[in-house]
Amino acid sequence: MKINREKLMEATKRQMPASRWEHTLRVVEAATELAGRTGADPEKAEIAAILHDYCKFWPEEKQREWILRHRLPQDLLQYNKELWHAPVGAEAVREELGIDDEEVLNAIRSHTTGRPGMSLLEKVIFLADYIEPGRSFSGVEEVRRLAREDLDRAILKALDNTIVYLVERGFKVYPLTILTRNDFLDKIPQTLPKEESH
Ligand code: DGI
Ligand code: FE
Ligand code: FE
Repeated sequence: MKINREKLMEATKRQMPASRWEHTLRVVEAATELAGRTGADPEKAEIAAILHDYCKFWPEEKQREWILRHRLPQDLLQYNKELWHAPVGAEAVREELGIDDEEVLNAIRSHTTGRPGMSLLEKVIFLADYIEPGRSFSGVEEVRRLAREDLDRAILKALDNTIVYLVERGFKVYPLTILTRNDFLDKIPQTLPKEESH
């Protein structure tokens, strides 16, 4: 991949407040560490981490327009706008920065909800975003511990935490988040009976 890393960093930094850029740098660190340990492509992990929140601070209206005009899933508009920056970000870095590596674009696109059949690179970016040292979600320590042993189990726990958080606050859960969780449940060997009758 012939990409000028410094230019991408400058371009991304300009899109966001300093605190979000600091989060981004911590995600780069975490993604580099996870990639090194799991065999994910370290260069792609770094680029995807730099870019993952590219349009997080774009105005809501601008993100809405990108969803309408770039053939993104229109059902996003019925859900929390916090979900939009992932798919919009993938299109934005393709158009504005010329990123054409589909693996990197997929990692940006799926970093908030995951998706069934995630690649290793997508898992690395999803988890790095969740466990970077600035995060203080309830349950994050367990996800950090699981991430040292098994990426799939760590992502399942992170999805469980996110879904519980959303349900407890009465928020809608985007269907893709549920589909991703079901996909991990199917592929992780269960030690307990899967279902109990009530
Ligand atoms: O962008 P970051 O803050 O670094 O992290 P992120 O991209 O994982 O975004 C997290 C936000 O997205 C958080 O406010 C919860 C929200 N979110 C994640 N999954 C869902 C969701 N919101 C809804 N409504 N439904 C979801 O499935
Ligand atoms: Fe994000
Ligand atoms: Fe992030």
